[in-house]
Amino acid sequence: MEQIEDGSRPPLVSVKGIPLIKYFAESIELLKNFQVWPDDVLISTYPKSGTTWVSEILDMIYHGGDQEKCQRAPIYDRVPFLEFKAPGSRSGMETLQEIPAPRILKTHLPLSLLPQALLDRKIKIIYVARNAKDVAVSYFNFYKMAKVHPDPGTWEEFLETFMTGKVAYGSWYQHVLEWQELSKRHPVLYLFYEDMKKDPKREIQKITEFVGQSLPEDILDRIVQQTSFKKMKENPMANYTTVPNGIMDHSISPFMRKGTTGDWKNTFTVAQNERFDADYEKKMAGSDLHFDMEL
Ligand code: PPS
Repeated sequence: MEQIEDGSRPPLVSVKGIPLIKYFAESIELLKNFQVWPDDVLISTYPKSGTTWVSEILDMIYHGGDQEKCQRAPIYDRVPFLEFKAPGSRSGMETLQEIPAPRILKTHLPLSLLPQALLDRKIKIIYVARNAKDVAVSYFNFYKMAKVHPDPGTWEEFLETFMTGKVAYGSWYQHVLEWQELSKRHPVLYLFYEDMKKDPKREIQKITEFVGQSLPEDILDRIVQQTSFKKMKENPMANYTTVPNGIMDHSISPFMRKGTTGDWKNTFTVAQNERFDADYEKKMAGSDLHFDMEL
């Protein structure tokens, strides 16, 4: 099998104006033929916003909180990542061929690149948004450890790249806004990472109802416990340590890094924070989206 060399880090490729990881860009054309099933549920997020957390939660809901069943495979095999493609690894589309209904799917694509069939067939979508500052810090650390990304440069440089939407998947601002807009005409459960931190049981209950299920209290409590950051960090089927080292190097930064709200304060300087806030106000002007920056 072809293996990614350490430091290969290909430059991003623009697809319809959206910068994408080179290998993922190659999937976009193939995704147009994607066959949707009526009971598919799509988890959509801007990167680093709680995708893995919600994926594990939903898989547990579908399996009635049965831990053993949720240990059957790594998260990326239980929840295929639609646009994923990397040398030496099975693509998201290939993984998709092997899982039974009801399928849980993952994407980070902006609406302009999403397979139209998902929208036409009114597939249920769970969108998770996380505050931009924690996303930027998490993304910086992820760029360093996940070598399908270009080199992030310094934090100062990366923050600029993030603010100008030149990171993989483009602008955070546009992403959170356009998916919120979609929720007005499509079945989208729009969740916030910070709400999940504050009251995981309430948010898990919302997800359960959204997918048309109901679970007894004790099972909900078990899911809360099993999907805590601590548990998922220790769980090789959820923490991405099964990914080859050439693709994700956890010695640089673990995938399950901190799992908190407000960690950005340890990275942003006062000047960076002021500049970010001023720019944020302009980009989010007119929006009613509110994010907790700390808890
Ligand atoms: S990815 O690569 O875009 O799919 O990453 P994603 O899963 O969206 O986001 C990774 C961040 O989510 C944190 N995480 C969690 N936080 C709280 N509880 C649980 N259970 C949990 N699981 C993952 C993970 O640690 C990343 O955030 P940071 O801030 O880097 O720690």
